[in-house]
Amino acid sequence: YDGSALWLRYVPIADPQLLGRYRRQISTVLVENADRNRCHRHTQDLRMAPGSAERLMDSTLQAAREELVRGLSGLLDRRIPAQDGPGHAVPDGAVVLGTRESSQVVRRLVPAGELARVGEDGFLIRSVSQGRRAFTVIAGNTDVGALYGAFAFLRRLQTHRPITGLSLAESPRIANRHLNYWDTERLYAGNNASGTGGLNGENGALFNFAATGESAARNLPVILDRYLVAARALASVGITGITINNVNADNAYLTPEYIEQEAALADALRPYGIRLALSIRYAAPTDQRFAPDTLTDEQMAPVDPAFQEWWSRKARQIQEAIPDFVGFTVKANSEGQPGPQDFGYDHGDGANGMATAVAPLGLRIYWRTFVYNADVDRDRLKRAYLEFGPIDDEPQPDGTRGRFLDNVFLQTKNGPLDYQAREPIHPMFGRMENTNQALELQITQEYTGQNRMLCFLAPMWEEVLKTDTYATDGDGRLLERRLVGHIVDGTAQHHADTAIVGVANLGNADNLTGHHFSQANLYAFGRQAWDWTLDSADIAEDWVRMTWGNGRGLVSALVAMMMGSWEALVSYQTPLGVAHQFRSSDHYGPAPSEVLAREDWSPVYYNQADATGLGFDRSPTGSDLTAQYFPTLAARYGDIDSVPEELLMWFHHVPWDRPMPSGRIFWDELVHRYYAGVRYVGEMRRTWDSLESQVDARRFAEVKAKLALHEADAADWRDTCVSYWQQFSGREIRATD
Ligand code: BDP
Repeated sequence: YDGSALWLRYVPIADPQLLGRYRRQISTVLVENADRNRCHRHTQDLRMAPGSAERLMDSTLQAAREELVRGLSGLLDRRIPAQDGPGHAVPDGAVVLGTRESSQVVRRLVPAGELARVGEDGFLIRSVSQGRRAFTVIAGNTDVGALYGAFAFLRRLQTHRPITGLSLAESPRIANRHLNYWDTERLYAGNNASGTGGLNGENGALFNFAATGESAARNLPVILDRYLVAARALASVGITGITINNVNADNAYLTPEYIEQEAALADALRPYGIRLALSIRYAAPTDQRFAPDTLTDEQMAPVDPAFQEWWSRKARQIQEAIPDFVGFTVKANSEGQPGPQDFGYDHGDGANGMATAVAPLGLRIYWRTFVYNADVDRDRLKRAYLEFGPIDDEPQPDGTRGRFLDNVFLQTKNGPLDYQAREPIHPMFGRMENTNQALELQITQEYTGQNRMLCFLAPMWEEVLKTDTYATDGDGRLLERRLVGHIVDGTAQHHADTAIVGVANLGNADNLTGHHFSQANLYAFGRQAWDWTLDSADIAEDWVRMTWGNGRGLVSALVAMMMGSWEALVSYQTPLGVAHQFRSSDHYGPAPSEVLAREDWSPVYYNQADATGLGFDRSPTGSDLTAQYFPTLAARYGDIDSVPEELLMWFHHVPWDRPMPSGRIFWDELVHRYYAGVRYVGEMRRTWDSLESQVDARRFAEVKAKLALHEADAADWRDTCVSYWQQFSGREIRATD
């Protein structure tokens, strides 16, 4: 098995008793009216790859029906048929799915009020008994909600949970659960199955826009099986949209030839509830390839009607081809990308200019806040809040505060630097109470081992989402709900529109993510986007059961191994809060001594190693980044005695001899962390070896090969960093157990 089905494998239930029970409980799938509401747009042009066993879905209810049939037939190892209507009575063992609108059964059995409570994307799953007949009803307010219910029901069987006596209600906490897909960058999942090389540069994008031959001539992508596997997998965890191109955007995506291809892709993903968005380059209107429809620099003022009309025309053109188009993701005045500041305006003007243009079309602008500059007051990390904070605070003519329009999301990375394996939360969370904010997490493992290292990121995201911002209201009183998750889900500061964004890791590798265990990160992102309060160990367990099997020893061993993998990576790469020690060429290996053209790209700038100690002073005696946090956090981070040990060097330059909680001095503790991290990888390798009899041969061998590289690369991190630090500390390396 090559991993290409992700977690939707549906292999037969191995436990004979459980299989017998499930077989008695399930006989048929009943989805009324699935075949109406077909969407004909473009579908006649879409072709499956030759030999494909998949069939293209036209409607969401068809997709749900097909998934239930496929999933239940696979799991129960017998054909489970589908039927359209109940006839007189719902058959014993039926799995009924629909909305009150599509299904008589749902209408009869699920009161409107109860269903309404789960909202647009939510669902109910109920076990119903009528006389001697028992069956299951899966109901949503929308077809997509019902589809999510189908996946939730299947998950119960995949993870061996009971499917009788059910009365479940679920709905997502965050409305827009969106992926960004950097098709030309940072994909570590391309071109080969095991990806033993595959560091940056060997990328193979999932969606094949640069298609050659017949499809290019027809300007349509061939819809490959793996697009639909990805779509089903994303739907199974409730992803609602995807920005399909890199944030360093290519204007080609706005040309008619590309829009037609995008429309074909949108049609293929639509049944699964996944809507398309595009990254744009802010200065696109000046690109001569759109001539004669181009703007001069003078017309690029975001308040200029010409600017707004250009974006409105472009958006309409896209919307005609993609009726449910989401909107635009914008990286502006960041890392060389053009932005409103090039034309004398700020981020608020730029975002609002575009937002005004597309608001009548119901579109959104996801405006990224990843802006930095080393010149800003000795610390690039302060820049985002300095630029965006005042706009959020600005009094408006109508008496309210905050200039950003309602259809703008400010899309902010979890931490103030750049996706490091551990960062403190971004100080903007909680600080931007008058602006819609989207949390951006990086699923693709740019700084967390790429496609070589096994690193389960859910515990990191859980740490972020459950961090207390200590946000206060206007009178300085602590908010009741003030974890990052509450800020993002809108309950902290009463935001109606909410979003979370993951930079995705899908590629054209056989297993879609390069490392088999990287699939877990995609899975976990979706689950946490749906419900950030979940426990990452529970998410890991579900994924392991669905992906590797339900054997008791196997599940506990893999979950334990995954749960410690992130902390281990932090330990052997950047322990105790030192950050950004990566080789600039590929962001993979260690390069603590590197000095680059820009100070704020250089590892030496981040480590500040010298004879007195190590770490970046961001306390009030240093750059005072801490002042951007709410007072409780500012005080905690600002004081070397109260800062959490994990963030020590984020905020302080730490003397080599400082006593640590372990009883060791800082230098010894630092060395200890590096060694402990590498030891953990050795343990992962031995755990994996012990599971050989329980894992299929191909995946076993591929993961085994990766773990060997992982261990060697982890040791390289340890040795390179420790020996470099030693040049400054001048102390002995005492490896401890
Ligand atoms: C950095 C990546 C770069 C991205 C940038 C961003 O190295 O490829 O373009 O983030 O988020 O971490 O814009």
